[in-house]
Amino acid sequence: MTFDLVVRGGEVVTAQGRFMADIAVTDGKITAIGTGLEGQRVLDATGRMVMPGGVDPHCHIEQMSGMGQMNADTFETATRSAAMGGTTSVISFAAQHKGMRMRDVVADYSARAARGALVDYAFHMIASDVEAPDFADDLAAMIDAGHRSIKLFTTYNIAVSDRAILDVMTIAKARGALVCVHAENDGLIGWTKDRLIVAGRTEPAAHALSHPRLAEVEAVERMCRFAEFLDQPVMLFHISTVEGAAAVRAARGRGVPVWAETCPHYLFMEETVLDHPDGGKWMCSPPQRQTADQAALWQALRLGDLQVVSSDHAPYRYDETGKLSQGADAPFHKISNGLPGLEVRQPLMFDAMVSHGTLGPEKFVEVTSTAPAALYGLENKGALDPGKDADIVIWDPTRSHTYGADDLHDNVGYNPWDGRRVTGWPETVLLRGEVIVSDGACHAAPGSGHFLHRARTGAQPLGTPAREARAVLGD
Ligand code: DUC
Ligand code: ZN
Ligand code: ZN
Ligand code: ZN
Repeated sequence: MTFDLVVRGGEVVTAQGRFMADIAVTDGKITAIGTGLEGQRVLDATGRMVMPGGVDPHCHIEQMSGMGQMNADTFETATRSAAMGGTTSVISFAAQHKGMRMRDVVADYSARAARGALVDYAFHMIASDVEAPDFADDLAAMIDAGHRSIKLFTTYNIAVSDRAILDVMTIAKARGALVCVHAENDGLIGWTKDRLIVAGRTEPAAHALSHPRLAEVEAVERMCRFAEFLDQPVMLFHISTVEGAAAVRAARGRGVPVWAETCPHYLFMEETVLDHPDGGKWMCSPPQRQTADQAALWQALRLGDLQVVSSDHAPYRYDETGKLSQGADAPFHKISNGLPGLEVRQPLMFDAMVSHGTLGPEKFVEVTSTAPAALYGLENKGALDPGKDADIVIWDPTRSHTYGADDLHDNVGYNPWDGRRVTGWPETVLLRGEVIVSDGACHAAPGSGHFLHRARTGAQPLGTPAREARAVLGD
């Protein structure tokens, strides 16, 4: 039998193990894994590692920030940069702002992604106004339409109250949706920030102080308790501290259905990156932390307390259209938060986990592809099994690259990883059996990405709600 395409002679790496094999592709799907497979087209993977395409489940694309600033990236530029970095599926956000109908928000983001995206995509719905017209009905209808995750903030001007969080979790529970939370205590952040400003501490480094580590652990613990109360699956975004990881671990130990992620900038950067005249380039929330936190995050990945590494790609140019819109000397609290990460997430993690051996290649595949696909319900993604989409990355494990000042394919204009050397490079990238990246170029057309309908997530309730919750939920 001759297949459409065969990726031949590479070391196939899955979350479960690795072995030498060929992978056959027919009609965009993986159809066989074995040796001696024949294809009309053959991609030679000798000396290469063959892995599933990256799944980046947390990235901000063509989105308005809490400060009212538009991201630098469009769906086209963001997803081109994702593809160049070995990522073939993204979950970005459909962000509701005050008064907006969720149905309209989703329609707007869907139309823009359908025109621009060149990798496959889904949305988390950001709910920020539960008083908006038809909020509950719209949210339920959008979940049923396959948008099976919701994102909530406990801080910033799109924060929702504890009571609203419980309302949204109740809707999510009834329809089988995952609730993701940016969990930091708003009062602790606001109190500290205002006092820093009064004291004249407005330099970029003060940003780190303005996000006390206790703000993370307090809100993470509270969200874990809400998840426990309702037995509602919750994903804690961007855990950055020892204590935050420990809170997730403790909740999971109690049998609470919570999961959590971290990001490369917490694993590889410390808060000293902000100690620079242009520290705003590295400013994100939560901020980078300390060496002990990095060690704890790695340990939490090892133990499975954290399951996912996402980029939290949040692109703003370092100029007057972006981070410097309030002036070159703007105080830290007037600088938009976020780093570009879609293109660098996979090479940074490959370098650490595969090339330097931290946790190893199988775990790399697990935390950057298999686990996010399974948890978020991307049923055809994240694995090299027959029947799955042929989203395949051929890595050259020997090729090194030193990042430059502006060498990414997004629209951000700077690279926060300038000067960092990585070993291991995503040479060839296939999306549904099509070669979308080869020879250092992306060949995919804007609009060729597919929307990923999610019928069910892998993040399921584990036990029963608290007695008081059962009494009012009626089950
Ligand atoms: N923090 C977030 O929570 N989202 C976007 C960027 C950032 O730094
Ligand atoms: Zn966040
Ligand atoms: Zn984010
Ligand atoms: Zn290295």
